[in-house]
Amino acid sequence: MRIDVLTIFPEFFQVLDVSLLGKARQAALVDTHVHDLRDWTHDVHGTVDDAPFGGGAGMVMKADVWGAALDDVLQPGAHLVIPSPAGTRFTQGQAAELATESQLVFACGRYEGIDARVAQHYAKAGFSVSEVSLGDYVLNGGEVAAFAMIEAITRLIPGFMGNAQSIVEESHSDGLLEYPSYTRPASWRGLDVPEVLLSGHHAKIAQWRHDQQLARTRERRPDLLG
Ligand code: 6GU
Repeated sequence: MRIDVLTIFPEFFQVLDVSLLGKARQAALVDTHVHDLRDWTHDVHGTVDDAPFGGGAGMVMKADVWGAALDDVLQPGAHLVIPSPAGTRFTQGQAAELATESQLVFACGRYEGIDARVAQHYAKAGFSVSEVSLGDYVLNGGEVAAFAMIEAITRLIPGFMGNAQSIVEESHSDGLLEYPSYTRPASWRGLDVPEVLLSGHHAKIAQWRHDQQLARTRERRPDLLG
């Protein structure tokens, strides 16, 4: 998979080289390219934004600058991802879908977002375009959100994780939160590991874990149970 990131803060993505993502890069599973949006400006100030039509607070990122950049970076069949607090909610299911794409292009907007015609234009031109939000809170820009999405997506690329079972068992892959985990010592500061986990009885352990998943989800995320 090829991943391109367009941002006015390319330094932010230096962290892509470390952590788990660095491993995927070394294994040649992902080929990441970070671009400075200002490379596509033509004025001496490198202007990327302007005042909103209709008035109001903040600045809007200019369609002409984004258009020039995306025309250069989008390859045929690319999926354009625009992080935005006004987008649809990013989920584990969407991460799994995006993990199968040949090219993902993240357009990181700042300020009050990107001129709405940019998403419109590339959808009309035949690209898949997703405006996605991490959750119901506001970040300063799309960079942190893009980074989180890139991590969620790339770890699902086949061959990325050492232990495929740990992906199957983790939170959200079955619509439930993960069960609690423990390791030695069996007793710590007066707190004992649930006895069933020490029993060696695999069916009972599986049943206990499933019950814990349901109880946790009911308590912490009842919205997931519908
Ligand atoms: Cl994707 N962008 C911004 N700016 N804020 C957010 C977000 C995205 N998701 C949650 N908050």
